[in-house]
Amino acid sequence: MREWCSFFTALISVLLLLWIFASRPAIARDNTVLFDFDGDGKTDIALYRPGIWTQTVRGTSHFYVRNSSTGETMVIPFGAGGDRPAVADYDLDGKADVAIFRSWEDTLKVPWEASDYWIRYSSTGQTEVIYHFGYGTVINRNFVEDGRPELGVFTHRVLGDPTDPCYIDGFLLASGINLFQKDITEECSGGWNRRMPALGDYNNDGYSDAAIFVRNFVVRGSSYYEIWPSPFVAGYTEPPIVRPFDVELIAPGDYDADGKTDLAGANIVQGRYRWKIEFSSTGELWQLPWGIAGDKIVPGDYDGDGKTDPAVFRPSDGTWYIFRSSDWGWEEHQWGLGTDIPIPEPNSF
Ligand SMILES: [Ca+2]
Ligand SMILES: [Ca+2]
Ligand SMILES: [Ca+2]
Ligand SMILES: [Ca+2]
Repeated sequence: MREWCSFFTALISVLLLLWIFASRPAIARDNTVLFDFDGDGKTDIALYRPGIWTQTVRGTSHFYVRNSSTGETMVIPFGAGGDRPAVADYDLDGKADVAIFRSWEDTLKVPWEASDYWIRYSSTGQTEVIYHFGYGTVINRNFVEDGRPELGVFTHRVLGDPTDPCYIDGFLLASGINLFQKDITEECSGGWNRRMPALGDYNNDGYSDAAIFVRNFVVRGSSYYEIWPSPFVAGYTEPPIVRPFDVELIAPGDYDADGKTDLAGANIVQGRYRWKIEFSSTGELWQLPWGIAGDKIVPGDYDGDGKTDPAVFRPSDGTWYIFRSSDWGWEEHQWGLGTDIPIPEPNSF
């Protein structure tokens, strides 16, 4: 009798485990940066319009959001001139939260000067101001711990003699009182590379990975992605995954909806963009002419089918051009000014 009991207990445990794994969503991507303000699962066309900023005046900034569910425009006054947008879904209610990063670096040029995040949570309408240590390109998304985005920056620090400077690039994240820092490179003057964050979930574990794109300005074809797969921990010593990828502009996203971010970007060929996307599921390379020189690359899932859609914002006439992955149709929206910052543009914050 006792044997039968333990047999059934074991059987139930196995079934329970199978059920847990079967019910896990196949796609575990970090959705905190879908830029979906109305919560319908589709990226919304959205802009940040900085307020005026002079020595004596800081005018109010505005977020403009076109709800994909209704087509209505929301105008949200938030932040001021000099602030940068920092949109993400911080309270995990499925809706993007308006937020800005007020970095004093721009005025004082003092490294490691304190800065503040101002976040208005969509679930409560309350605004929270959070002190933040560090400055640089805003990279807020989910890197560690629970699903909430960490507050983070990609830092570029000067070392030593300013006339013969060396630079350190790295990631700096804050999760509550915990700080995570990861320096990724040190380079002295004479380098021909420019490093920029190329964030995504390349291994499909639900966390964004520390990843950059290294663009070589001198030797054509020698640019590459460099990825340190999550988990993001201090003192991570594994060498990065290096993936040569010849593009001038980056557009990482999940274009084949397998949960893994795909290497993607565009080259400028005779004044037009030629997108290159390497599907992580098959390794196949997809090329697509989409956009012209000067356009801002704004990939997102605008039709909500789980696949990233190639898209551009054209500052010269304020028009969005979106190539829908669901039916390979396209749409055009004249919406915004040339000086606006499109929210879905990588590294625009
Ligand atoms: Ca939406
Ligand atoms: Ca939210
Ligand atoms: Ca993929
Ligand atoms: Ca899509």
